[in-house]
Amino acid sequence: MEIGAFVRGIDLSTGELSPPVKEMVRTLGDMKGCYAVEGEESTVVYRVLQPEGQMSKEITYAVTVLMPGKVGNEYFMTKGHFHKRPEAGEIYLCLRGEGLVLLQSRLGLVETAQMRRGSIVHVPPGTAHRTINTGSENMIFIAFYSPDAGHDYESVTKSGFAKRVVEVDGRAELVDR
Ligand code: S6P
Ligand code: ZN
Repeated sequence: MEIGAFVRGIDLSTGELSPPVKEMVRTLGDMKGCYAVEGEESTVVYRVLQPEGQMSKEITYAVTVLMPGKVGNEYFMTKGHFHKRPEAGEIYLCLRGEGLVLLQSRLGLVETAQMRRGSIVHVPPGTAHRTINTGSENMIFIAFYSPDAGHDYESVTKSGFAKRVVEVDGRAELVDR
């Protein structure tokens, strides 16, 4: 008999998980409509790495490696989503880099949370969340969530986030969409 503890490793400076890994790569071409202006479609914006094989029905994790860069004056970011299951929240732990989590409620309330090495951000249930790399190196974070949380990208694509994060005079600023 074995308990079957799910033990894996992460390289804290690159975000690479020990294999076997499921990897998803998102390019600007996969993010049509997210940015104010269009960029070169083949440009890789972020990678999401997950351990292959499920550790439990209750909780899992994924690592996001978000590249530094901008499209026009808008910083590279994730697509952003609500969880399909309204009571599913999530916790982000930032391992490297600097940026923001942009949070938006179903009623349109907007908030940002700072992400830098060591930041722990709780994404409350019922909140759309998008991460933004405002620094000059990869921003790496690990997300802990319920595998059945589900991703609702459609609501975000339809109505969008009310704010954008852009560079103004060398600094990150939150501006109206
Ligand atoms: C999953 C969690 C993250 C994101 C990842 C990419 O609930 O929030 O692992 O999936 O940061 O963002 P997106 O919006 O493309 O899924
Ligand atoms: Zn999420």
